[in-house]
Amino acid sequence: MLTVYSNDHRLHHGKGELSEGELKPCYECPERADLVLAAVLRSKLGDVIAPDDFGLDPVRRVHNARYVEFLQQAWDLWAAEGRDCDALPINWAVRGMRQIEPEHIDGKLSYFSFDAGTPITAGTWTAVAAAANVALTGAAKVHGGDGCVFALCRPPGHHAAADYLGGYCFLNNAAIASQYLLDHGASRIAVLDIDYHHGNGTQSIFYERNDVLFVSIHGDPLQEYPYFLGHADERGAGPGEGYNANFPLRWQSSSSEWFNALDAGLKLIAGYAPDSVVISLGVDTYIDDPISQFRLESEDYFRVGSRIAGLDIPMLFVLEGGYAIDDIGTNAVNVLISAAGTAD
Ligand code: SP5
Ligand code: ZN
Repeated sequence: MLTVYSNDHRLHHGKGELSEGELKPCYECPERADLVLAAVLRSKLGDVIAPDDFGLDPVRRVHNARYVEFLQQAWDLWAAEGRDCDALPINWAVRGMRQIEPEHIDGKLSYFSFDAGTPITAGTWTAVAAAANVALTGAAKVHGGDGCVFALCRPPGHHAAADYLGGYCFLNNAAIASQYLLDHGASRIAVLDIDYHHGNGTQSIFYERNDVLFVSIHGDPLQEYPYFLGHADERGAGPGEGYNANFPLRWQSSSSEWFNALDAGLKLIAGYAPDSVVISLGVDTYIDDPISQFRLESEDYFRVGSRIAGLDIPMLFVLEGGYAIDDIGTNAVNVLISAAGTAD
């Protein structure tokens, strides 16, 4: 199984995120991707290739053009204020307020985001663009006939919507890859999001469409970030009605409850008969994850891969979250090894 990877992810290295009332060291750090790559190499999963440059057109198929421009300019506007610390927003437009893009960078950061956990640094745009190219290269390989590809993306993407960032995400790598497959001959794509957190960005991008089935298993938004999307009654809208399926699970749900949800999600996907499945692969469902409350163990991830491979359709794995640094490589590679072993 092919892995796509770029060293450019290291250029995004935030200092801190606002958490529990303090600026805490970013959980989403460069070591994550370095350790997943090390595990890929150690496990002899297959070749590792660098991404091709697809330019921004395939990115703009998913994201608002003005938002993409903002991401490119944000650091320079911030630095022009004489600041050399990371850029973070501090307030948002809630009920009854106006959605007008402000002129000042502080206002723009608020307008284009939904949390204070996603710092922008000098190298963020380069890393973010590279991650999108990693996902696009993976999608192109799947389009070219590969049955199982791993896009080792960092920063992650599934919290990023068409025009806002958050949850450590800037561009939605899985959505960009899905749209690429649709633009190159696929008629239906399923996105299976198994990150611990609800993929609010991916859901919102495809919510009114029936050419992407979005299925997500995640911490119940009544208890867990991102709090304001991911309930079971969100089933899609307009032509997209019936093409969104959420499986929220309570904190401390057992592995068997989680696998029951996976089986139900896979059944929906099989019924949809997609051309390919894009898996938003977060391993923050792990029992030792520092910010999450599920209980999967390293051995469980083998079963995740073989269950997904049971769909017997082309698979593109896109890396999302996972913050238990010591085990992130093992956990991710356990999924991939068993998916590849079952598929090839
Ligand atoms: C891609 C992804 O997994 N993004 C997750 C973003 C979560 N951000 C909010 C984290 C809140 C952390 N609360 C920590 C409690 C630990 N005691
Ligand atoms: Zn997550």
